[in-house]
Amino acid sequence: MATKPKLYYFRGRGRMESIRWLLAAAGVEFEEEFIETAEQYEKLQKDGRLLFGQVPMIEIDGMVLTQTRAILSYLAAKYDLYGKDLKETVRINMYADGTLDLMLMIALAAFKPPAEKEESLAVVVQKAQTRYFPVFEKILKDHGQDFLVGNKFSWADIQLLEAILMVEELNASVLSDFRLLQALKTRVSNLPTVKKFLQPGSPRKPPLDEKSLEQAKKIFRIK
Ligand code: GSN
Repeated sequence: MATKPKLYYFRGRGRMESIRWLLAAAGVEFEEEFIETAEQYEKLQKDGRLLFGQVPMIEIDGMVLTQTRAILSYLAAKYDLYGKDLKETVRINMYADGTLDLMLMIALAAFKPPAEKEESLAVVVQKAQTRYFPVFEKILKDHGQDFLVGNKFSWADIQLLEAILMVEELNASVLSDFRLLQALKTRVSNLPTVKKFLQPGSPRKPPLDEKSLEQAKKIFRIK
């Protein structure tokens, strides 16, 4: 039997969370090794297993992979969540890259000084409402289908759900003007694998609290 993919990251969302979401949506069980200290992280770097000295890193199919987007696109292709042809795949890439940009803004805001953090998060909510969500609402309206690309569940849909839930943690009513996104959220949340991931006790990680933030700063030596 094939071994489970193994994920190496700190015990938080960060850049690894979309990888966890994609594996979970594909119904793939995985193991996690949590980096808890700067020394543990340095050892991984010294062992030469991190291509550019960075995580996320995952072991899968006899390979050691880094670079979040490369990992996500490998998983999307492997688990048939990447469209039926190159034209669908490039659309999935565009949509996924957009939601990754949005989520990275949220992740990076956590590391800002307290005085700037609130304002940064307000900008993220505003950008979600004026730049990102209208685009996805229009895509769904224009083609009238159940999923973003090819009327079939893909990486683009699962990552959009992840992004929607993150922005809703900042502003619970953020989807109120986006009727089709509300329907997509319900549809994707009810897929059996996704439903399972949304339940307590799954490998899904909570938003970064102060303690985890301090730990991440120590591990990655962020001033
Ligand atoms: O997307 C990627 O995986 C890379 N382009 C960036 C990975 C990255 O910045 N990783 C951070 C960990 S916290 N990020 O989510 C990292 O390893 N920082 C320490 C360093 O020396 O860069």
